[in-house]
Amino acid sequence: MTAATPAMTIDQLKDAAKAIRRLIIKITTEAGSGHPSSSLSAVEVVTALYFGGFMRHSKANPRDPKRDRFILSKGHAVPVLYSALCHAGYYTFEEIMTLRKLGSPFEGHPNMKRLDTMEASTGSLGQGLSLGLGQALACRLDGLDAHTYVMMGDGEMGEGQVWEAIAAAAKYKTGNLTAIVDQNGYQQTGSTHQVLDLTPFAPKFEAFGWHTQTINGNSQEEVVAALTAARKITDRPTAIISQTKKGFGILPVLETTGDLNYHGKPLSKELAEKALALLA
Ligand SMILES: Cc1ncc(C[n+]2csc(CCOP(=O)(O)OP(=O)(O)O)c2C)c(N)n1
Ligand SMILES: [Mg+2]
Repeated sequence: MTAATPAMTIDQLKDAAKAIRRLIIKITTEAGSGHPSSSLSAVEVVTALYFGGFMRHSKANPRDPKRDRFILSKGHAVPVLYSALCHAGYYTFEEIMTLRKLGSPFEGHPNMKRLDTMEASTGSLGQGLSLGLGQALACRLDGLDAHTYVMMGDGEMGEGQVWEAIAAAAKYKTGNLTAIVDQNGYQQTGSTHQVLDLTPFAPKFEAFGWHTQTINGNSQEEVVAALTAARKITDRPTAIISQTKKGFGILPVLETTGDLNYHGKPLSKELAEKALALLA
């Protein structure tokens, strides 16, 4: 069991984030489908979790009961997870380049039956926090010092099941559970403000009894500080409202398309080259 072998410095995390962004662009453009913009907003959080010394995980034994868990409830953003795991040496570049190809275990949404690094099969939005709560409670019952992190989208927060899990996690004082809301301002069909605006998120979590923090989730420094603070709270669940930009890292390229949501579509080869140049 390793504590992300060893924790990277902020500068190293920023380099890792850039490398992960490059992988996201490459694998989704190769696939010709997928959700690069949804993946890019989440990069700083996922990078910090896997490389900043927060997640204890083991390449030799990915299902080690003592591991910390990360559930990507917004499963369509799984290119960020495959790319981070590739950067960590779990998978080769060639392997993750099979994203979404027939027969590949690197499916368009996480499939825990195909990959032992996936903690839950997600993609049907709204379920990940319930699954994470179950895992956190099970770890506590088993006397394991393991932390469970769950990332949700801001559009996903409109799912009623999320709020059932928020209430239950508070009731059971689940101090080994951290929810991260990737508040990137958009969901599938438009801005979350237009579709269903549940902001501000923090007071709602607080009303249920959660510890909350609201941060700039594309600032590596703020993400590391928030995860550090969250780890110190052990008597109740914690939420990090991670305010991000969808497509962060390649925004100038998305601007040229006139579509800053750019939901569920890969970059063309030409746009991908421009994006990669920005991330050089
Ligand atoms: C239950 C359910 N309803 C609808 C969808 C279709 N869908 C896929 S992504 C998405 C938008 C999600 O928005 P958000 O949670 O904000 O994630 P983002 O892509 O912005 O990171 C929707 C509605 C789904 N996957 N699951
Ligand atoms: Mg969103």
